[in-house]
Amino acid sequence: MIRLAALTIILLLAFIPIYSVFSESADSAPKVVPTSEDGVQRIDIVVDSYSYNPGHIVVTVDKPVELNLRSVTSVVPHSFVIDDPESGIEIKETVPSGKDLMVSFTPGQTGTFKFYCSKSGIFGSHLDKGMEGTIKVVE
Ligand SMILES: [Cu+2]
Repeated sequence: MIRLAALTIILLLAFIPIYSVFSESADSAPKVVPTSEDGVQRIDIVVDSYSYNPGHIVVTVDKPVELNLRSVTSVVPHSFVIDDPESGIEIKETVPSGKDLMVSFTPGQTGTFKFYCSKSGIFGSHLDKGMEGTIKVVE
């Protein structure tokens, strides 16, 4: 019986890395932001060097959105910028390292827009390192 339990644990440990590979690829899939009881579309976005997770979110037009940007870096500050004029959304916020920052807005038109980090370091801009994401606004 003990052997069986040990075997089960070994098998579980062996599968954890495989699972995390799969869950990582799932995170790049569009994530529909759930609407809370108060009608606000809320989601946590993990801000790391140099990524947003989820990096592709889907929200409904004309309904308030609150993004809780959760920095998990220990030193490097990042930012969250939406400056696409088509979107009608204007956000430019710094996300301090290791802190949470809430951004809120109400998307007024449908479409697919980009958000990105406008910071740069000695090795170039974070956007060049792929620190960007997509927000899709639907009916
Ligand atoms: Cu950045």
